[in-house]
Amino acid sequence: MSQGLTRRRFFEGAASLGALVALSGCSPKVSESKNLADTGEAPEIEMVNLDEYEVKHSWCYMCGPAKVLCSTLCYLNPEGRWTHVEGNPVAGNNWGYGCKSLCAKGNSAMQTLYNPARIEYPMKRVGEKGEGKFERCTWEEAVEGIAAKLQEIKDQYGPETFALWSPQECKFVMQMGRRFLNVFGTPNYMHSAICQTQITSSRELSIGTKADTYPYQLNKTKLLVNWGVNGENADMNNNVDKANPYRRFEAMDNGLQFIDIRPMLDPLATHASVWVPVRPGTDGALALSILNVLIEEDLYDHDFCESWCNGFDKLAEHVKQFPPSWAAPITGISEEKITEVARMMGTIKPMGIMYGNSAGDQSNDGNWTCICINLIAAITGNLDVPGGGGAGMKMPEELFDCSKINKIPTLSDRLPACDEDTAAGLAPSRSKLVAPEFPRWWQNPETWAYTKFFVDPTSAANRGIQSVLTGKPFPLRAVFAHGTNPLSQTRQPKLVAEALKKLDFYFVMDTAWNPSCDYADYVLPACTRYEDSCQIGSRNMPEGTFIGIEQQIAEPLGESRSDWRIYLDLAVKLGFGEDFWNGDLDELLRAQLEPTGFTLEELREKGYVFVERTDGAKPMEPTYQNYEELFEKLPNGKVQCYNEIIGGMPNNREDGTLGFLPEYSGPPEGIAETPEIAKEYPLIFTDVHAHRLSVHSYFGNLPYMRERNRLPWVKINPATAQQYGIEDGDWMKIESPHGWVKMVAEYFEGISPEVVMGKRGWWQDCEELGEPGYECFDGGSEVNNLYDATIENFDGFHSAMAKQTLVKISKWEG
Ligand SMILES: Nc1nc2c(c(=O)[nH]1)N[C@H]1C(S)=C(S)[C@@H](COP(=O)(O)OP(=O)(O)OC[C@H]3O[C@@H](n4cnc5c(=O)[nH]c(N)nc54)[C@H](O)[C@@H]3O)O[C@H]1N2
Ligand SMILES: Nc1nc2c(c(=O)[nH]1)N[C@H]1C(S)=C(S)[C@@H](COP(=O)(O)OP(=O)(O)OC[C@H]3O[C@@H](n4cnc5c(=O)[nH]c(N)nc54)[C@H](O)[C@@H]3O)O[C@H]1N2
Ligand code: SF4
Ligand SMILES: [Mo]
Repeated sequence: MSQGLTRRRFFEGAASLGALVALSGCSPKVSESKNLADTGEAPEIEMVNLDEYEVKHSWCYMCGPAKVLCSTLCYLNPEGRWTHVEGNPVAGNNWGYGCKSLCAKGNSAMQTLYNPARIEYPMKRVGEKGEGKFERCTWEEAVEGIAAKLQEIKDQYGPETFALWSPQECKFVMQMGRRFLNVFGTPNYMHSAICQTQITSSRELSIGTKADTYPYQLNKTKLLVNWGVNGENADMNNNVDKANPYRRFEAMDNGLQFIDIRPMLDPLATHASVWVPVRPGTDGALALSILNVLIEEDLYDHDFCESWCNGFDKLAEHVKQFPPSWAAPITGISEEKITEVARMMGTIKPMGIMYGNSAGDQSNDGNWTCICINLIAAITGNLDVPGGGGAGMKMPEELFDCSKINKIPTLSDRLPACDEDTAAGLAPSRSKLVAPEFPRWWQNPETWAYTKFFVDPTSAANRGIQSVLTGKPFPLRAVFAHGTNPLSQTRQPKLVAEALKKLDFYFVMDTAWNPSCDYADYVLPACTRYEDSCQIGSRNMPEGTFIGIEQQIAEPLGESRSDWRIYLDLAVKLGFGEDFWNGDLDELLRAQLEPTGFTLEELREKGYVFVERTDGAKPMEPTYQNYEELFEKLPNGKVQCYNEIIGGMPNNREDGTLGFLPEYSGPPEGIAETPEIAKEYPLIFTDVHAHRLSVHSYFGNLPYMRERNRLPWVKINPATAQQYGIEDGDWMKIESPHGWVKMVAEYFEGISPEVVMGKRGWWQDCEELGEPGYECFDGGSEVNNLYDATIENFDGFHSAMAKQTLVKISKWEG
C-alpha cells in the first residue's frame, strides 16, 4: 500500500491526547490508550496545571476543513504539544455566550494532528492506475507537472475539459478554487448534487430565498415538523446539533409539540407527539397527500392563499388525485395517520418545518418533494409569523465592519462567453457545463439567487464523471479531487473507478490517503487548519462582536501544505499569479480585515478579539409578514403553487421539460414502485449521512471516534434479522440489483421491519486500534455500490440521486 510509504508513527499512544478539563486551571486529565468501549474500565485520572499551558485560538476543524463554526481554545503543554481543547466561552458557540462545551468530534481534534494516516509528502504515480504504486517527489516537481498538464489539456481540448471535484462547503474550494476555475476558463466545478443546494434551490423556486420554513423563534413555536433531518448527529450552523435539542426541550416546556418524519425511531423521535416512519424515498407522496388533506378539509389560510399564492386553485385541483388512500400503500403510513398529521399541521399554529437531506437532497424527485414541503408551510399561513417559518430576531449592528471577511471575490466575469452561450441567451460558459447540476438557463446571475457560495455555475459530479465514459456531451480530460473521496461520495464506485482510470489526468489533495488516490497522477499532502493560519471568522452577538483567526498550533506535518496555497502556486506557474496575489495569501487576508480596523499581525498575535457591547442594544422583533419583500423575486411576487419559474422550461439534461405542478416518481426501486423487483429483493435499503463520530466518510482513523464506531453497521429490526438467521453482530451480505456489500447487523427495534439502514464510508483504517478499512467496491462496505446511477433517473431540476433501493440479505459466512 502506497500510504505505508508516507506513514510514520507519530502517535505516541493516546495517553498524551485525551483530556477532560474542568473550568478551573487545575484539571483532571483522562489518560487512556485502551478501547474503553470494550473494557468498560474507568480511565486513570492525572492532574495537570493548565496555567502552564500555552493557549491558541482556532476554528474547530472537525465539522469540515474550512468552516468557522465553533471557536476553540487549544492548550499546548509545556513541551509544546497540543493536548487539550475547549470551546471559547466568549464566542457564542453552540448554545450561546459562555458555552465551553464541544461535541465529541471537537474534543478529539488533537488526534487529527498526530495521526499516522496523514500524507506527508507529494507523491507521483509510478505504477498502473489503481495499483497504488507511488514514489515521493518534490513540491516543485508536482506543481510544475500539474501546471504543465493543465496547460496542455487546455490548449488541446479547451479549458472546460478540466473540472474541480469537491462537494464540501470548504472556503478554499468554494471561493479560492472557484476563482482559479474562472480565471482558467472552465465552469466545471463538480458538486455532489446531493447536499444542501438541492433543498435550498427548491425553496428558492417555491417560496423564495428570503423566506424560510425553519422557525427562528422556536420558543414561540407550537408545532415543529422534523422531516428527514438528523438532529441527533448533524452538526451544523454553529450548533452542536442542527436540530438544537436543548432549545427544543426548552420550547417543549412551553407547549411545543413535534412530529418526526423518519424511518427510524431516533432519540429525538422518541419525544415526538407523532412518529411517522415513512418508507425511504417516498416523502414526495406523503407531502402530496398532506397537501390534499389540508385543501380538501379546508385547513389552509384563505387570506394568504388568495393574496400571496400563484395558481393556488390549480394546485388545489391537481392534488385531488393524491388522497391519503393513494399515499398509504406507497409510503407505508396508514390513511388515518397521514390525515392525523395533516390535521395537526393545518390547525396547530404557529408551525415550523425543519427538513434535511433525506427530505429531498437524495431522492430523484427531491425537488418536487421539497417544493411540496415549502408549500405546506406557506398555505397554512406559517411563513414569517412569530414562531412560524423564518421570522428571526434582528441582531443589533456589529461593532466593527466584518463585511469583507471570508469573502474572496471569485472573478466570475472571467468565464469566457462563447458563441453557443450567446446564441442560446445563456450566461458566459454555461454551454460548456459538462453536466449542468441545475438547468443551464437557471444558472445565470439573475435567477441564481443562492448567492452565498454559488454565484458561479456548477456541474453534477456523478453525471460529470460519467462523461469520461460516454463522451457525452464531451469527455472531461482532467479532474482535481480536492478534499473528497469520489469512490465513497457518489453512486456506483465501480463506475467512478473506471472513469478515473480513463481520465487523461487526475490529481488529489488530501490529508489522508483515500482510495481514489490510487488512481491519481499526483497526490498532494494537505495540512490541517491547525497547521496553517488562513481562516478568519467573525460573529455578531447580543453580547458583542467577535473576530478570530486560526493561530498555527503546529508546523505542517512532513511537507504537507495549506489547502489555500495550492491554487496560488498553480496560478503563479500558469502565468496568472497577478490574480492570485502573486502567491501571497496574506495580501488577501489583509484586504479582508481592512474594514475591521484590526491588522493581520495583531489578530495572529492575539488569536481573537471580542468587543463587548456597551450601547445597550438588544435583539429586536422583526416586522412580520413582510411578503412583498420576501416574494419580490418570484413570478407575480407570489408563492409558486403553480410554478412559473420551471414550468415548461428545459430540464438539466435537456431531454425534456419541467412541469408546473408537483409530481411523484419515487425511488428507482421501491416496494410499491417496482413490485416485480421487490419479489426478489424484498427489503428497502437506505443510509444516513451525518454521524456524531465522523464527518462524511472520514475521521474513522481517529481512535476516539473509531473506538465507539468500529464496524460498518446496519440497523435492522430483530424480527427481520431472525427470519434470515442473522444474529445481532453478525456480518450480513446485502445485495441490490446494482451491487453488494457486507456489513454488520445491529439490532434495533425502532426501525421498520422492511427497512435496513446503514452509513456510507468505511474505507479508513485506524492503526492505533488495529481496526481495518473496508473496500469501496462490491464485496466491501461502501453502501454507494447498492444504488442506481442511471442519469435519466436523477432529478431533472437539481440532479439529486436516489439513495434508496431494494435489497435481499443473508448471513455472510466469508
Ligand atoms: N457529525 C456530523 N455532522 C454533519 C455531517 C457529518 O458528516 N457529521 N455532515 C454535514 C453535511 S455535509 C450535511 S449535508 C448534513 C446532513 O444532515 P441532515 O440533513 O440531517 O441529513 P442526514 O444526516 O442524512 O439525516 C437524515 C435523517 O433522515 C432519516 N432518513 C433516511 N432516509 C429517509 C427518508 O427517505 N425519508 C425521511 N423522511 N427520512 C429519512 C435518517 O435516518 C436521518 O435521521 O449534516 C452536516 N453535519
Ligand atoms: N450514500 C451516500 N452518499 C453520500 C451521502 C449520503 O448521505 N449517502 N452524503 C452526501 C453528502 S451530503 C456530502 S456533503 C458528500 C460528502 O462527500 P465528501 O466531502 O467527498 O466526503 P468524503 O468522501 O468523506 O471525502 C472527504 C475527504 O476529505 C479529506 N479531508 C479531510 N480534511 C481535509 C483537509 O483539511 N484538506 C483536504 N485537502 N482534505 C481533507 C478526507 O481525508 C477525505 O478523503 O457525500 C455525499 N455522498
Ligand atoms: S459542532 Fe463539534 S465538530 Fe462541529 S465545529 Fe463545533 S465542536 Fe467542532
Ligand atoms: Mo452534505
